[in-house]
Amino acid sequence: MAGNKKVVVLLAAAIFSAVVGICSAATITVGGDTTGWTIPPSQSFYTTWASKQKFKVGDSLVFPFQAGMHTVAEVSKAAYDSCSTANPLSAVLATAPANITIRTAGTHYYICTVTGHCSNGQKLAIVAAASSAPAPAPKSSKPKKAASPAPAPSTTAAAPASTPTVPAAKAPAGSTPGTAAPPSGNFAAPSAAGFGFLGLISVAAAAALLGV
Ligand SMILES: [Cu+2]
Repeated sequence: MAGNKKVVVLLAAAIFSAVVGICSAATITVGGDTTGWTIPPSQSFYTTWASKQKFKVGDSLVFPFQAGMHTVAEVSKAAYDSCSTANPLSAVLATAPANITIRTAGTHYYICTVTGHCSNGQKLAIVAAASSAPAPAPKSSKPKKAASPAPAPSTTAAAPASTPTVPAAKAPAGSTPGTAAPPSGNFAAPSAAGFGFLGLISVAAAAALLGV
């Protein structure tokens, strides 16, 4: 039962972020398709490139580079200016291509941590605008570790879903009619198999409606 609920929550979160993603989030290839993430032809290359782009919260930055040759790490402004690799703000990403989702508005700084590369211009500063999306759903865009941030979307989606679900779900479940069951009670019902599927559909529908 608990597993069922988790599946519903994950599905709702996935649909939510997918809908929001279609509306607003972009994937941006750092350096463009021809240059990508490398020691650039000029020191000002990434500054010039970034000045022609628009970045916002929820967008994904893709850093394409030759495997084993470069890395990407988000750093402070001071570290960006001095090309210091001592205290990066993020993990050092060494797998190509590296993907980074912009989480907060404001200026973000990225460097290659391979010796000499940053000082030769492999450094990027971007200014991200606030997201235009109504909900903070993009947080859970990576399903691998979506378990902890899920509670917010689940309550939103479960509330409206319970209304249309109750009559349909109660019949096969054979439980007492007329008892107004709370949303959480619905998901904990013993007739997990058939009901879980119905609940899944209605939550998905509700999530889609809310997202549009
Ligand atoms: Cu490099």
